[in-house]
Amino acid sequence: MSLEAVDVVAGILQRQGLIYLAQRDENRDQAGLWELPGGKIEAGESQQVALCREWREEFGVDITPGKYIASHDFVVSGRRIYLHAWHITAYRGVLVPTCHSQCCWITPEDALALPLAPADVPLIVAFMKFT
Ligand code: 9L3
Ligand code: MG
Repeated sequence: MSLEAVDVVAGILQRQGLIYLAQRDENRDQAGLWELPGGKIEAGESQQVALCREWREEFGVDITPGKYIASHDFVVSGRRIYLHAWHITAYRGVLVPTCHSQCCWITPEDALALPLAPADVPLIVAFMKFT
């Protein structure tokens, strides 16, 4: 039996050497784990369009997607998630988290010491090589 496949996009926003991470809220899967913000790609959306929509929904900002960084897949709750990371080169507005328990700016090195969503670890490592 093959697992249901879900495509998810995540954004890496860096400012003065720090990346923006968010902690998943208690009532969601992977609760309490830190992630590169993003979410599920909806039918008909490109990865960049989905990334823009997710950041507008979750933080109220309009982002500019930059280069594609890497993808990683993992299995959670009986589904295979394909997580695709993109660089975010700019944003307009004020970052106001609407669905995470907290957010932080952190160096990629320190981020690796947080309880991260497992699929985000290789993506942050890829970003460290990318920059
Ligand atoms: N997920 C993992 N790491 C991430 C993101 C954005 C998402 N950086 C996982 C959490 C959920 C699934 O992907 O299992 C769907 O994400 P969402 O739509 O609940 O944000
Ligand atoms: Mg999300």
